[in-house]
Amino acid sequence: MTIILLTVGVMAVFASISAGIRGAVDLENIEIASTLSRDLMDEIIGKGFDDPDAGAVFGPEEAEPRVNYDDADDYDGWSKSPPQNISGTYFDGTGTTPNYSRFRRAVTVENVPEDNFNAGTPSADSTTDAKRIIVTVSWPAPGGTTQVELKSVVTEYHPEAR
Ligand SMILES: [Ca+2]
Ligand SMILES: [Ca+2]
Repeated sequence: MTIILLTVGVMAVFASISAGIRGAVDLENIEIASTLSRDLMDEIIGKGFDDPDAGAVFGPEEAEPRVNYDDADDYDGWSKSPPQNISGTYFDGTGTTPNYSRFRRAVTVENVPEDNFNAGTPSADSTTDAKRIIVTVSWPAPGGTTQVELKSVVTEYHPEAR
């Protein structure tokens, strides 16, 4: 049995942003994309490490919308454009008009070894107590697509047996 004592947000052991360098450098778009990536990452790491219900799988157990998601790997393979907040509204101030429409947000969640969060090859699904979350925000740019990638790792904490 595993008891989770820390929220995943606290356990984000490392995070890095690497802005894609394909295409023209566009500081304004990079800044917007960074904000959009952090928004989604904060949401994901605020969810549980594992689904609380029996029969959990790697990937979503719950149907969209994503407000139903309750564990980090529910977001694996998720992708949407234009960006919406968790309640399904847009970021335009009123929530009703699509904006930032050129941006697409996509998520990959994968298990990685507890002692090597940077492993090039992820572990098989559901086989480790560390999940690497990659939020990618991409937009069209001259010469190709540019993207910002935000990575975090969440781990499950195993207290010492007493
Ligand atoms: Ca779930
Ligand atoms: Ca799940």
